[in-house]
Amino acid sequence: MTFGIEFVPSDPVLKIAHYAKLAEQQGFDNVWITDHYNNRDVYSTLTVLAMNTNSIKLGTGVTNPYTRNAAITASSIASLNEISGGRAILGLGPGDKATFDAMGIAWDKPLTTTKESIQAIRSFIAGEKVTMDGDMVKFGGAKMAFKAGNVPIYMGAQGPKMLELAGEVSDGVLINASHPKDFEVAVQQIAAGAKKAGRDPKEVDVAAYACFSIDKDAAKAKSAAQIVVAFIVAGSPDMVLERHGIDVSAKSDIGGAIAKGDFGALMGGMVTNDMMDAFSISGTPEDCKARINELLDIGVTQIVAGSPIGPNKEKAIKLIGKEIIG
Ligand code: F42
Repeated sequence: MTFGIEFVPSDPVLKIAHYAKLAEQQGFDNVWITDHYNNRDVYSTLTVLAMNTNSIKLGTGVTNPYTRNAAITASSIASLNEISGGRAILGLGPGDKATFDAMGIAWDKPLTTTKESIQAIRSFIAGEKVTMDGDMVKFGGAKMAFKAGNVPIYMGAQGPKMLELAGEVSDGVLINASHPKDFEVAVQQIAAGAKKAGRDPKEVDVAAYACFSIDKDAAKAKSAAQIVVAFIVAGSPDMVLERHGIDVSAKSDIGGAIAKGDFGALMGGMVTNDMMDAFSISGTPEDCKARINELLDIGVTQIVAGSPIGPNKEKAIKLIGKEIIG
């Protein structure tokens, strides 16, 4: 099993560097940094992490092909790969519609844009001159002037077509989910894509990019994850809620409470135990280990401890290192 950790650079970069160094000492393999325009810049953050760590791999978790042209992404990730001594991973997804709306960017053909961008980025990384006339991505003979080295490309994906594409073209998939029921479906879709492309599905690292919260006190761990789970429920497709037996009307109730900032209501019963079970890996080290083992059994190969990680991040990183990775 590979173990990763996600940080959202809504925190100052040097604070994240401190956590990343600690995670490296505790045996984590990968650190993933999210990309949204309103947080610290993902590549600046990863560069500081590169300078403060030695062995942990450094990934965008995930960037997108709309706010950054594929040539710029290739240049940025290649620079990070050079600075870090070959530790860069490019995580790329279609992006977050809500932030694009705020930025005035049209979210046209996200699947096609992701597919064509990956094709272009792979060519840039391979040092090729890129001439492309895709539906969404076009290049007229662009070429990097320096060598990128080897950079794995992961995809952020949830939808069936995106997962199939990930099976066809990616080195790994970061899936925002925590429950075996979601991965049973996802693993099949990835395998179908891999087979279509004549690949062995085992070539694709399947990562549970999970809402994770660990503490020796289960109640404290769960309470720290409740608001994150509320956001997941509010943003989940109906099909995913139904898969977990969650009443679809809860989505608008919870969305309304989030919009009003009524965190009291969310923490006071709106986010149910069933929702916590479906959308988080949370509880004591034993609780978390039990869920991780279920995920590994059905084909997950990387666990990524995502927000909030625990009620106390430092303690949580050390607990994961000692009790789970250990
Ligand atoms: N988004 C961010 O902006 N920043 C992040 O830091 C971030 C992190 C992250 C980590 C893990 C992860 O899994 C996702 C993450 N995301 C992040 C979100 C990510 O960028 C995507 O928004 C998210 O993965 C949703 O993708 P999805 O797999 O649900 O794909 C969407 C686009 C979808 O609708 N997919 C459909 C499917 O079945 O998979 C396919 C839709 C389709 O076929 N569209 C056609 C096309 O060409 O695009 C067009 C169809 C038409 O008629 O126009």
